[in-house]
Amino acid sequence: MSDGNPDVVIVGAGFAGMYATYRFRNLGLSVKVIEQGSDVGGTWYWNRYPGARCDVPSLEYSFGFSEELEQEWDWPEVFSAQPDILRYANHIAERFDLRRDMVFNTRITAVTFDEARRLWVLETDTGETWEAPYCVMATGCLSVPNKPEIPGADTFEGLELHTGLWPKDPVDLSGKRVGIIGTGSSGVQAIPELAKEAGELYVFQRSAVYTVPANRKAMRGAVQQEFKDNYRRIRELQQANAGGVSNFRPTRSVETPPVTSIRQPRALDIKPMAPDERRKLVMERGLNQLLNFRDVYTDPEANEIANNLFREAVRHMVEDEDTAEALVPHDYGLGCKRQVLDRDYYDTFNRDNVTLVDLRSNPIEAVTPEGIQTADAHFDLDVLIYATGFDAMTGALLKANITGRDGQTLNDKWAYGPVAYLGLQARGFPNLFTVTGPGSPSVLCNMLVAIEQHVDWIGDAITHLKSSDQLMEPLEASETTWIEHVNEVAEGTMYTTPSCNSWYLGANIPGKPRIFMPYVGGYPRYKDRCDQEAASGYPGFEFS
Ligand code: N01
Repeated sequence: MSDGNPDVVIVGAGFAGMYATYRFRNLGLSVKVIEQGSDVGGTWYWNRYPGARCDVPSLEYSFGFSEELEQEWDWPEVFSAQPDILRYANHIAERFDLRRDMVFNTRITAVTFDEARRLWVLETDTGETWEAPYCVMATGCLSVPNKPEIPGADTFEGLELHTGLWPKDPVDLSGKRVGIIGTGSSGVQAIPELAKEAGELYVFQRSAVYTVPANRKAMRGAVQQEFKDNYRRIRELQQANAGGVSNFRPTRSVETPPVTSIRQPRALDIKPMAPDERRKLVMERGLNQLLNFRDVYTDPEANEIANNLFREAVRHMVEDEDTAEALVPHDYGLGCKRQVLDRDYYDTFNRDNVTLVDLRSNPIEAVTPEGIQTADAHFDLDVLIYATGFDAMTGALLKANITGRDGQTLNDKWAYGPVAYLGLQARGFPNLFTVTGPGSPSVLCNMLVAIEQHVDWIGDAITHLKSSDQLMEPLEASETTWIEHVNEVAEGTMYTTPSCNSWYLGANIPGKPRIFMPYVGGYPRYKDRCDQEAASGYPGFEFS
């Protein structure tokens, strides 16, 4: 067992684990962070694939806990690329001396509650064990890469990569025959960049995607300064916004409004507009305009109007008719999945070295030592890239092998879907907390805003517990009523239509229960609920 066991063990050194380290230390708690990677950054440490970027504006996707940090950090682009966000994470780690409490290159193999000693015991793959009265799982929502089970997958003799586990050293793809499976956010970002380098690029697409052009502007000094001058107000606006973004518009900016994948429906409906008027608006302002209509996300008829306008635009952008038709999504609507943003995605399919393989008409039969065999053809590949997503939201928690009170495992408790209160705690797992867990706004919110709110709440709860040396866990009724509420607010949205198969619903992982996992009721409403709990002495929880 390790010397110097802390008050709190934090699992994960992404942004959640980093802020928790800072915050808990300031509350007078000793901490130890266990991280599988060799450094901080979480998502931005692992997802180094070409084209990786954030889909929330840089100035919004930043921490608000330190005014000095806000003032000293400069973002080079309106939407940041992965290397810049990782630089930001490193800067934070250095500035607040976070690494001294972090243990890297160490994977948690089991997290077990020792009832007699009222401690969490964390076993690791290095053989070291950590113990603490409080355990915080800061393991991220999209941190367990999904590699689908395709016959022969292990036989491939070329280079195999996953976008979510991209190597640190540069990968030379020049002149190579590259295949990529998956056209979600990761694939759509990577494909235009891969096409520039590869000799041949084969895109294996199962579902066509609705993607709109990302804002690709460099950051203007005056705009950045105006944000810095108004950061306190901006943080207030974030707190009042459903997606945790301020939508602050600098007066010195002549830029078009940033598009973020966190939907910001405006007070404008598409259905009442005349067909010509709608088409004109989309032609003049681009596909992004479709995201601004409110009814597209609530009214199936309005949704189909927008889907058709989108399809029309794709047919215009892609020269080869068959390729264009295959790139048009037909079986689900806008707003069902996380909105994807791109840079030159459709244009990429006009290049001579790019081939779209439509898996709906020509499915993959096997991976072979030389490439991919589909029903119609064999594709010889030097490099095979999986852009096949993640076991989202519950994946990392279930993989951690957590056992709570009375020997109950989290895997058993969540066999039919995640059961937790406010996405913060599950009954039977006292003094174990999850940051941005299922049932919280998490992935539907600006993640840094969601992280700060969760970590602050957990820090306060631990301080409360520590003063009386108590165990805390939600009441069964709190979990039940919260899950009913989470389901109720998701019903009737495009997220949960029967034709929708997204990772929000766990539908990308065979056998995973189909449950809408994030809280769609909006960040302010959620935060109010958490604040009420704390202010009234945590009535939804049981203490022992
Ligand atoms: O993963 P995804 P992702 N055979 O699950 C396909 C965040 N993110 O890594 O739709 C063939 O969305 C699958 O096809 P289908 C963001 O929140 C953000 O791209 O299941 N294909 C799909 O096309 C995002 O939503 C950013 O039919 C298979 C793709 O793989 C989340 O991460 C950037 C298959 C997976 O898409 C996940 O995005 C990147 C199979 N067996 C990621 N299995 C930004 O900030 C799966 N697929 C911009």
